[in-house]
Order: sequence, then C-alpha cells, then structure tokens
Amino acid sequence: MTKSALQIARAAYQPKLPKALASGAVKVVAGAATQSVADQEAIKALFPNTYGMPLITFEAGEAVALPAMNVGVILSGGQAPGGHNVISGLFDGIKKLNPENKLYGFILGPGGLVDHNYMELTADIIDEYRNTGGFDIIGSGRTKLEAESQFEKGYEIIKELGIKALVIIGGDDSNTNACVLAEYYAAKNYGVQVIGCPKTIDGDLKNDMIETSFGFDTACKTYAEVIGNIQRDCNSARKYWHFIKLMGRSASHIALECALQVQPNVCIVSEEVEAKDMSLDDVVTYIAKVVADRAAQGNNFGTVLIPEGLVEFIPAMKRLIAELNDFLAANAEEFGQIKKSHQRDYIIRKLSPENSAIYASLPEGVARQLTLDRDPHGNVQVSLIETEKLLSEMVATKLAAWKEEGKYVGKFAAQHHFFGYEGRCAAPSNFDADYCYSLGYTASMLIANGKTGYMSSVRNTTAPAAEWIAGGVPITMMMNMERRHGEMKPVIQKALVKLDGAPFKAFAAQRDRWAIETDYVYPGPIQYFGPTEVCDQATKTLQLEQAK
Ligand code: FBP
Repeated sequence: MTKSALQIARAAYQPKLPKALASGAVKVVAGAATQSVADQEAIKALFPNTYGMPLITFEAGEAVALPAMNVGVILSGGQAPGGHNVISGLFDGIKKLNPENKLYGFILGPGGLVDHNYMELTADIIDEYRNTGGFDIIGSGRTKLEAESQFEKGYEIIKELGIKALVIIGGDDSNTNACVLAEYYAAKNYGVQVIGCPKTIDGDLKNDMIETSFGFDTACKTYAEVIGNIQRDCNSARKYWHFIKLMGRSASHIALECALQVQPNVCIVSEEVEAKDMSLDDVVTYIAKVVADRAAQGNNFGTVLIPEGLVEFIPAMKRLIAELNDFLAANAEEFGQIKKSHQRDYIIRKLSPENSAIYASLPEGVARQLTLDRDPHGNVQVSLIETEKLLSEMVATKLAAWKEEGKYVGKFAAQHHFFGYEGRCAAPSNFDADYCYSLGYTASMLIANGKTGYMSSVRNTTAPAAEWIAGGVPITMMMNMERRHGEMKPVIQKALVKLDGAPFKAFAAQRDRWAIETDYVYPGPIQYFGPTEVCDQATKTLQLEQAK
C-alpha cells in the first residue's frame, strides 16, 4: 500500500485516553437504575433482560487475570472518520486484558455476520489502519439485523469462532438492532454479549449520556474548510452566489455546525422550517430577500448552506411526496407508458389540487426526480434531489419577478455544490482519533466486565482527553416507540436540532448580521500537528452545548 507522507507520520500518533482507561485496568462504578426516555412500559415489556440496567462509569482499578476470549466487530452504515480507531482501541483493550484474545471483523457490515464472511484482525493489519479515515479495514454495509433467522445465522458463526462479545459500530438504527440482538441472545441464554458504539457524521445519535457521535467532528471540519475556501473565492470574484448542500439525512446538525464555523450569508435549518410550517416559497423568499438586500449594497455574491434533508421537513413538500409515492405505486404501469415529455402534465392532472399546484411550481429537473428516483420500498430518494439547484432556480425566478416590479437591482449567478462523501472518510481529527480510540477501548472494558445491551460512552469531551469519563449506557435508556412501516417499533430516539438549544440560539442571534455583512470565517484544513488551540478544538456544537 503506497502511503502519503501525512499517513506515515500520522500512523505514529498515539491517541489520548481518559485517565481511568490509561492505567489499563478499571473498576466499575454502577449508578442508579435507568429507564427509557419514553414509553417505559412498552420498552420494558419488549426488553425484559436488558431494561433498567444502571449507568456505568469506569475508574482506574486493579488488573485482574481473565481467561482468553474472542470478540467480533461490525461496521454498520455510512462511513464516519475514526471507525478504524474504534477498532484499534478495541483491539488494544482486549490484547491488554489477555494477549491471547482475538478480534474478528465481519466483512461489509452486518451482512458479514449473517453470511459468515469474516477475517481475523491481527496486529499487523490493525497497525496499517491506525488513525486513518474510512471503513476499508473490513468494509461496511447497510444490511439490517432485525430478523430472528439472521440472529440465529449469526449465532452459528459466533459459536464456531468462540466469540464472547460482538461490537456493533453504527448509527441509531444499527444500535437499535444491537439492542434487539443483545436482548435476543440474553433471552436465549447464548452467553453472547452485544455492545454498541455511536457512529454517524450526521450527529443525530446523541443524548445526555452520548455527547456526540464519532465522525461528526472531522466531517464538519472538512466541509467547513472547503466552504471557507469557497467563501474566500466568492469574496474575491464577487460575482457568484454559492448554493451548498450538506449531508445529514434528516437532522441539520452538519449544516448548523458548518454555519457556526464559517458564518455564511444564509443557512437553512430544516427543523426550524418545519416548526414554523414554512412553505417552499417561504424558504425561497427568505433567501431571495437576503440576495436582494446584499445587491442593494452592491454585493452580488454570497453563500447559502442547505441541509440535505430539507425537502422532507417542508410540510407541504412532505404531503406532495406522500401522495406521489402512493399514486405512482398504484399507477406504475400507466405512468410508464406516458411519453417522457408528457409525464409532468399527466402528474399535474392526477394529483389533488394542493399538491398539483406545488408540483407545477417546481423546476422541471426536480419535478422529474420526484417521479423517477425511487428506492426499493417505492419511496422518493430525497438525498438525490438536487435541493441546491431547486432553491437557486426558484430564487432566480423570484428575483426576476422582483426586478420587473423594481424591487431588485442586481445580478444573480449561481454555483452549486454538494458536500457529503468528501468528508465521510477524511483522516480523523485529533478529537475523533482520541474519541474513537477511547470508545473502542471502553467497549473492551464493558465486555471484560460482562456487560451486554450497553453503548460505549465517553463524556466530558470538551475537557482534555485525560479528564474524559468512560463508561456504558444501557441502550434501552435511549429508546421510545415510533411508527415504522405502519407498525409501532422500539427505536433509539433520533436527536434533531433543538431550536431552544445553545448551538441554534447562537446561530439565530447572529444570522441577520452574517446575511448582510460579509464576515466570513476561513477555518482552513484540519491540523494534526501544532498548538492545541488549532489541533484539538471540539466542534462549536459541543462547545456551546457544554458551556457552563
Ligand atoms: P449513517 O446514518 O449510516 O451514518 O449515514 C449517514 C449518511 O452519510 C447520510 O449523511 C447520507 O444521507 C447517507 O449516509 C448516504 O447514504 P449512502 O452511503 O448509502 O449513499
């Protein structure tokens, strides 16, 4: 494998650990019994073996000799910077407990467990991947582990390899499934522990005990670097409006964090759009107004950040998509026979008056995307909708109308960007490198102490790493009941942007000034070597949330 100079230097980085873990042996301090965030009776009934367990924190303790054990690990869902460090922390943790311990990685996600596709992760392999981005050490996948038949298939290979515990590194859905699996194996008395680790760049797997999901820090810093570069270009040429869509399937944490880092002229926050029941036209009008106000000052340039999930948070668009899903599912054959050039008119004729009017107002390209790109369940794949183009085209139309009315004088030229994959596999920042290594190491300690149904937790993360608090949180504590595919299911509550939270409030307090003034911040690339205030800063989101 050819390596860059940075990769070679970075391989030698020793991630920092919380003090309690650095000594290598821990004492378990159990807190009070827990309960789920909501729907306590229903969750308790579904998880009789793993409900109500106490919160756990680790303190430095005496080393104990434990018999050798084997552990399995799975990377689940979208990539997030630091996954390799979770695995290396887990590896180092179990090897410290007993050098005979072995780590098996299941290949390409949860499917690897079901299909018995695995490899042993030896020291040589681990060393190749320390402090690197990506999930390529074993690959990832989106197979959902939810059927008993899958649990049983998984148990076959777990038995064969003598695996005592499985670590599932994933987002809210994967950790929900980890919890269901933990409960299933406990109920069956199979003696297999299951531990979860909080991963996702989207930042929406968090709560009082899980301060952030790993990867969010590096991904946001990577996007903020590039947005900063665009802003400098924008402020140099002074002729373009840049419409920048940012990943985050539904929550707007990434867009909000980037806004706090770069101070753009506009950042749309989906959760606010929904709370204020804004229409697509309201969003467009808001952006067009900022463009017009800046133009009045002679500034025909600017930046607009747009969260990927926006369309689904606009109540009227949500209703349109729902009707389209049902209509196209029921009339797929007839629709397929309509000539492409007539499909738009056909849909306009068939939809209810409210949805038909909205559909008719959409630019052609977006209207087509709404009818063509569907996932295997028949749903529109909203992430494929080019929201950045949709908004800029609609803003252009609005500005043209305002020009006619004499309300706008200026020039409007747009550039479009979508940042997502660029950040998901970036080399982890020091924060993510340390946080992930600590999460993995913590998982090894939870396993050694016989825990199952817990998520690895590392808190106090705006303090220096030595002061971080490592422990475990019962996954059932994060659950509530939600309707999924028409049925009530136990799931980990997704953390959307809170409009009364400190990060949103800090943004809302400054956005009007950022809109009109040009007060861009240029964060520059992530730094791995250098002064701590440059290299080790946590995200603005974490800093604001934890400000005392
Ligand atoms: P996870 O929730 O699995 O961590 O994935 C996050 C994400 O990167 C979203 O931001 C994005 O919408 C989605 O994955 C893209 O999915 P895919 O990797 O299948 O293209």
